[in-house]
This record gives sequence, structure tokens and C-alpha cells, in this order.
Amino acid sequence: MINRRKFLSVSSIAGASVLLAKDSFAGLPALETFIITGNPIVISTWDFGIAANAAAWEVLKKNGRALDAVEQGVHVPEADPKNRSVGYGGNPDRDGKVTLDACIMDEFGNCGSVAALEHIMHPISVARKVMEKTPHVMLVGEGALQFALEQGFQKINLLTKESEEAWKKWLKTAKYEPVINIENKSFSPKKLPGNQYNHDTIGMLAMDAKGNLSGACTTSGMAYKMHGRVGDSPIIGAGLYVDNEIGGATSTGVGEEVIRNVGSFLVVELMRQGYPPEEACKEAVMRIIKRKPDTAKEIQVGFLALNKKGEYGAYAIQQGFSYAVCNAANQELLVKGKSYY
Ligand code: SD4
Repeated sequence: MINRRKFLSVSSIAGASVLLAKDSFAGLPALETFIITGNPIVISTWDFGIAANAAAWEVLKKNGRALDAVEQGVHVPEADPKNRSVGYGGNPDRDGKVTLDACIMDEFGNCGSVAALEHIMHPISVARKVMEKTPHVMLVGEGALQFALEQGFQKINLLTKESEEAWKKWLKTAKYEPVINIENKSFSPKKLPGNQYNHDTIGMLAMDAKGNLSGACTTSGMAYKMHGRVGDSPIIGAGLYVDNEIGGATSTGVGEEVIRNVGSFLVVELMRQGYPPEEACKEAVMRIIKRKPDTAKEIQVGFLALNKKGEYGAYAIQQGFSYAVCNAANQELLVKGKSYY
């Protein structure tokens, strides 16, 4: 009897790193099998990066494009109401409005961005449309919303009951304290007004099987920020930068300090000069500390970087900056980036 299954000789495929093939016997369920020829990898900020990476990996393992992987990956926290600092369910600004910032960058240096966008679940996809359908890089506020609606995105209420309750609690004191992700020993989110837990931007970097790099960054920004405040996350060069010849970088933490130092661009430029990813992230952190040593003690900023060889690293001002790594060898590795304090 002729076996109609196409046989894939795993060992004969040089450079293949993971093997699973898509095929079927007549009458038998299809086997999901993929051959990954390069060394795809996806990394992203914080613990919830594990779930986001898993979605990105679905694209990468089928030899999909890194750009699609990062878009699909960050959709996961954007749609998660429990994540109070990204997308749906994100903390509002001090006027009770949820305003989202996001940007995306591909292997050709194309980029798109939205800032202070309201009512849209997936700002990263609007950013991608800005990149692909307009001659511009960045749309903000009302104009970004108008464009999103024209592109068929649905208008929704992003403020969940939980986020609204926390905001109302915060309103009782309405103390504008932009404290952000200090995960060091003395920090407890409970100490923050309105029990705000105000970090968790997702920055994601991926390299696909062809060795091409892309990145995405998306957030609801600092909790109870001034209406109209824009952080680093949608700013190309600050919250995200990708150079397909060198590598990519992304940031999390107090966006103002990242913008002041054009953080992600700096990390990529340092990698261009030969710094390994962690060392490049460290140097960018040191610039922030050097410029404002007193401020730096009180805030968190973390950088995450991936170079063209697939090497990655991270460094943060404060302890506790975690990031998730997913490649053929490790599907859910979570690593703590090194820190200054
Ligand atoms: C911002 N960088 O809006 C963002 C916030 C953030 O972890 O990363 N939080 O400044």
C-alpha cells in the first residue's frame, strides 16, 4: 500500500531548528508540522509577555513575517481587561478617559504610530494602518480615531468597571503622582493612590525565519496622567526602534525620561557600535541616571533589545524588570533583566 503521506526527512534539512509538518493521511487527522529554517525569536516586556509571545510564535513557527508576529502578539494584552496598562481596561487619564499610545516598525524601516487614541481595542493595528495606508508616521487624538473608524475599526468603551472604580477612588485624593513600576523591595502597588498598578506597557521585538526584524509597543500610558499626555511608547526612537541591519530595542517605564534620551534609538546605535544587547541597554539606562540622578532613584525605566544574531538582553534602573523569551528551544522563558539599584 502506498503511503500517501509526504515524508519529511527531518535530519536531512540543514539548519532546520524545529520540526513539525503539515500533512495528512487519508482519513486521519492532519498533523501540524512546521519546518523552521532560520532562528526565529520573539521577546517582550513583563510577565504577560509569555502569553503575547505565544501568539507571536504562532506566526513565526509557520515562517511568517516578524511584523505580523508582533502585531498578533501584542493583541493579547491589548484585549485583556485584567491588564490595566495596555489597551482595553487600561487605566484612564485623570479625566477618566482611556487614551492609548502605540507604534510599530518593520524590517524596511517603515513605521506607524498613534497617540492619545480613544475607543479602539487594538491601537497597534491602527498604527500599522497608518504605516501602510497613509503617507504619515503618526496620527493623534481625534484624527487618529477618525482614521481608525474610516478603516473599519469598531468604536468601543475601553473603560472597564474595575478601572473606573479605581479611578473614582483615586479621584478622592486626586494627587497627581506619576509613580511608575518600582518593583524594588519596598514597593507595593497597594501604596499607590486608588490602588493603581501603573505599569505594564508591552514592547515586543521579533526576528522571523528569514532573519528580518520588527517591533511593536503599546500602552495606555501612565495611570491618571494629564489629558493629552503622550509617553515614549508611540514615539519612534524613544519607545521602539528597529534597524534590520543591527537589531531592535523597546522600553518601558517613565516615558518622559526615555523621550529625553531617545532611548530605543540609542540602544540600537550602541549595538551598531558593537555593544551586546544587555550592555547597550545598560548604557542607555546609565545616561538617564547620569542626567537626573535624583529622579532616577524614584522611577523605573527598562530597556529590552534583540540583535541581528538573535542575542537579547535587558537592563533597568530598578530591580524586578522581567521579560519573556520565546524561540525554538524555549517557549516561555521569563528572565529578569539586570538593574542598577
Ligand atoms: C509611558 N512608558 O506612557 C509608558 C508607560 C510604561 O510600564 O511603560 N509603563 O510612559
